Amino acid sequence: MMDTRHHEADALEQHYARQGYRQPHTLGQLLRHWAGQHGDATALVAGATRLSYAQLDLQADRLAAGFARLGVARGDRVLLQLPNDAAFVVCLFALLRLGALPIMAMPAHREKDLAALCQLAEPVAYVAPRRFLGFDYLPLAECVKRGRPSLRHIVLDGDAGPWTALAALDEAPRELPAPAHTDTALLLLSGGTTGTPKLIPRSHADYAYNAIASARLCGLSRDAVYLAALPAAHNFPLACPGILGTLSAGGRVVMAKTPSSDEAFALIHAEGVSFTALVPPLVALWLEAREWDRTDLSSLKLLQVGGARLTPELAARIPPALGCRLQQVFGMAEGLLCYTRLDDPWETVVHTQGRPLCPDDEVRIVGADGLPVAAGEVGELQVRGPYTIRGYYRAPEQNARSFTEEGFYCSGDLVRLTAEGNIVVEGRVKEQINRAGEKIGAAEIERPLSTHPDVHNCVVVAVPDERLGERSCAVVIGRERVPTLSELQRHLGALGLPRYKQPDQVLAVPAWPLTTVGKIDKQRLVALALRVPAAGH
Ligand code: J2J
Repeated sequence: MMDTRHHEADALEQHYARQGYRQPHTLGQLLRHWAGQHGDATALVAGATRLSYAQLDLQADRLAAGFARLGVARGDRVLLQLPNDAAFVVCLFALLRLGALPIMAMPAHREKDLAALCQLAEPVAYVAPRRFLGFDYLPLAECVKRGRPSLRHIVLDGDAGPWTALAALDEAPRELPAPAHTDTALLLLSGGTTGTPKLIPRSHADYAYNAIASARLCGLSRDAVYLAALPAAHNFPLACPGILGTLSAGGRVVMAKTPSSDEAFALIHAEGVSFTALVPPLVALWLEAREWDRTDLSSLKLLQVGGARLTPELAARIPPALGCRLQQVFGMAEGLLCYTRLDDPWETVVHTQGRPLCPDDEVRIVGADGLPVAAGEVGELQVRGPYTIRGYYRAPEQNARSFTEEGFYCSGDLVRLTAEGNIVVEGRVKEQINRAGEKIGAAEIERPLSTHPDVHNCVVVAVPDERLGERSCAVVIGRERVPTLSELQRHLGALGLPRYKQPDQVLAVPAWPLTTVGKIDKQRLVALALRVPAAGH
């Protein structure tokens, strides 16, 4: 059985190679190649910094040399937590060239998430800004490092105190042993469902395909100017086609520190941004701002929206308000990307999440029994393909649950297929809150919540929310009393849970409502939570 399975996987891998999805270049080599083609063109704009392709290429080499001197080597993991800035791109390529694996953490992560990532992947270095949006990362870094001898280096962009400044790693380039194109290039974070983080190993070849094929689908050329408004460590802005796809086309990447409309509109105007990517709650904010902010956005040709459900009503408002086309993107860091096409009829763009990027993406939609549903019916989406992972990093138990024997990834998303072959996302089976596109596993909140002395029992449910798409509601059976929302938030904050993972609402119940089979009736809890307005809304 095992042998046949391996045999099948090998045969598929050979098929992918024959189809051209496994070009023999690493991402580091590709940057060299792009610099050869577009040397003097501007590759990157971040604040006052402007880097040509040649400068970006050289800076990546210089930083790679600095990391190598610290002893960071091929195969090592490096916890990377940089915001949208030039350092993010330079550092990413430096590590890719070294063959060290960046763990793509978000600036919003705090010690609990970072500690779990360290536990899992044992990075040798941690790279962060000294300060970002008023938060000082130095104490956080020291906290993460404590009791972890394998984490040898703290590298901070800015005043590094007793640690290593990123600028101090700028050295003369030197010859370094290079990784192979089939090696893991980077570790993306998956939206947790289990309480422990999962890391997604993407190889140089598969990620290059992901970015370059996406760039082609979006018709990118040297004229493309991409605004990275979402956090750059996320798969969507990074490679769908995002930063990497834009660089592959010889275009220009503009980094926004935050996705606020103030900052974004000004950058779109100043830099002639031609496309960007957002999650639906940000679209709503941009459209609201557009009612009074008349900045000239005429350069903007395409807005990609994905990460969570986009209502047809919101979708329909985009082109008139922003003067650009809309593309819906249904993607996942695990791999599969579905896009509406630029020449799709308007109906398709508004009402569907598009179709797979690659003809060799094998999508199947199965019922609770694991068998394919009838045409047009709703079921769970499972996928296998040239850029979809076959397993999470160091997670055999999780992998046994999330992947089928034939190597299909079980997405936990409930979808249906239209007659034209487009996917519509209808819901999900995984226990997750999709809060403004940020995925939070219910268990990630439930576990630390249950350590509060006043909490006897608790579950966390996703409640539809006008502003966030979904908000998290902690449903609590108290001991003597039920803690207030701010008490719970303080408790979780003290345990190192970032703000966005803290519940948005608390609902007290005397006992669990049960389904006919005796499970907690979460739908009923959601209905109850909807009746009481959440605090702060
Ligand atoms: C409904 N749910 C969606 C959509 C993702 C591009 C775009 C998004 C992501 C992403 C990404 C959705 N409508 N249009 O990596 O490259 C939900 C699904 C999915 C999960 C994946 C990209 N687009 N989703 O969101 O790894 O539940 O990737 O399985 O963060 O987001 O989350 P993530």
